[in-house]
Amino acid sequence: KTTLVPILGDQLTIDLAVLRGQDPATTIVLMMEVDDETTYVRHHKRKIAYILSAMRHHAEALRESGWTVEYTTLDDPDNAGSFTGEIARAVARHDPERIVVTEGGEWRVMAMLESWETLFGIPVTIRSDDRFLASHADFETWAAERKSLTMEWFYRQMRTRTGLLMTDGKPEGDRWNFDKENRKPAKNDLLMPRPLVFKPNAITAQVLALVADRFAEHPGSLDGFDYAVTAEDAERQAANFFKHALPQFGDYEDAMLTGERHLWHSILSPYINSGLLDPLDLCRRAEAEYRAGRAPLNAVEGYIRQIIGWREYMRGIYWREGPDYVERNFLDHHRELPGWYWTGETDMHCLREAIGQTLETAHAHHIQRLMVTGNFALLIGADPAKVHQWYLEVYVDAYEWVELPNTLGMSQFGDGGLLGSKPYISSGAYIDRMSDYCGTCRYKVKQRIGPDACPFNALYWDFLARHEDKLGRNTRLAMPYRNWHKQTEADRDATRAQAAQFLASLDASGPAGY
Ligand code: FAD
Ligand code: DLZ
Ligand code: SF4
Repeated sequence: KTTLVPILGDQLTIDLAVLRGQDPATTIVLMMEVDDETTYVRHHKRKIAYILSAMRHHAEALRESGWTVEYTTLDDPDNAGSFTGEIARAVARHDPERIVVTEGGEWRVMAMLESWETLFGIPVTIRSDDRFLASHADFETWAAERKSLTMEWFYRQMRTRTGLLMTDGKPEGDRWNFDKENRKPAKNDLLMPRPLVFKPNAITAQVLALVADRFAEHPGSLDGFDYAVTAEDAERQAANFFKHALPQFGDYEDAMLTGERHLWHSILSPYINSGLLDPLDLCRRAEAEYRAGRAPLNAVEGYIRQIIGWREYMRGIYWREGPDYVERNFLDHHRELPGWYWTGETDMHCLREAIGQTLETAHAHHIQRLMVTGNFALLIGADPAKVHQWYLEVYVDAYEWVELPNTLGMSQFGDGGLLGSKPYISSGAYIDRMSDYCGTCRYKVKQRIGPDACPFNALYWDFLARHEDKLGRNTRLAMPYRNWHKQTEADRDATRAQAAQFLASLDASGPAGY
């Protein structure tokens, strides 16, 4: 009797826990390209192409390791269109004794997996995903013991548990966090590190044609597709990052530059999230770079914190907060995102850069996501569920468990401050300090009023004024509120009128792009 092992599109790890201990002679691995997954939001074309090509390559790698893999392509005329439909067909073909599957990465998929036992009348084992360091139970235990779920405390526990950058039970350098040193603006530099590019092979070329044909209406471009689609190439990209970019990763973590899409970032998130790279292994290798004197502590600590801190913590929050987390809207925001979030056609230079590169590459780095597109959406009062949908669509690394808490929680303050003590908002001044965008923008970053004023400025103050009932007592906002109230009434009225005029022009600019 056979065991059926479905492997989903973000479970592309060669020694995935569900395969350990299985007998290749009696195990059928099932991989499924299905319409349900490719269309539950309008994913960026490049994201779909990356996932499908990585899945096809992974099926080959599993076969080479001795597994029997059955693979349904999207254009298979018998394709049932959903995970459950494809499992039903496989159950009919093989009459398996049991199904063993790794837990899914979102509530929607988990509900599907949980329905299978009743639906098919055979035992279904859902194994926890041990590619994460903290299990759901670990996170619950940690969270149950505290009043506030500050990430920093979680991170310290993860450092202690893994021993990463720890010496004799103490954090390396006697500090847990070197973030203060990681806020330098960058200058255009010919020696800037470059990520490797991977030319599409025959398998990827086939996928690109399929995606161009079937998903023409989805946002984004396929031109110049250069993502790695195998564990080996993802590994090459990782080695390139450690060698050339990690040493300055910390210094320039928050910097933004016109035309520079990657700066000193790793661009490894798609590979980590779909399973081609192992997060703990990457952290150990980053630590080794520090121990060998090839990368400074602020860079390596910063990199490790993003992975064993933020990444794990976001997952913990997603599963802890439940399936209705997506509906939270603390600030009662209901505006549509402007249609140009799907075209990049705006004369605000910072947004044009961030959205333009997103539509081209399906990637943008953290500060672009948080302080440009996220900041703007929050300041205009965009509906957090709509903002969430946009981020889930357009980023190659976006799966709900990581994207939702980052977007709705961290970026849009939709949960009222579960993840951060204040909303991530800024006027144009922050963007000007961290980038070279403003110098060539049609707007004047130092102006608040008038046709040439940077829209972020009036919107920032208007946001604070609009939400004083909810945010006015937030101690971390005491200074901006004091500054607001120090202004003359006439100045405040002019600022609010400027913001109102801008918002009215946005609303008049046409429907959202979906
Ligand atoms: P680097 O800057 O090189 O960072 C190293 C690694 O740390 C990343 O590869 C990633 O695995 C991890 N990491 C860093 N920050 C975070 C974070 N906040 N949460 C989780 N992991 C983190 N990341 C996703 O993986 N998927 C998403 O869908 C996603 N959506 C986001 C939405 C918003 C609104 C914001 C503000 C951030 C989002 N992030 C998301 C986090 C972060 O922007 C990306 O992980 C990062 O830009 C990926 O690029 P990189 O690999 O070059 O990262
Ligand atoms: C995101 C995605 C897409 C676009 N397509 C597929 C697919 O055709 N087959 C598949 O197995 N997985 C796909 N995925 C990833 C799944 O949606 C992912 O498994 C869930 O987001 C949750 O884990
Ligand atoms: Fe963005 Fe304002 Fe700077 Fe223009 S001036 S790039 S809109 S922050």
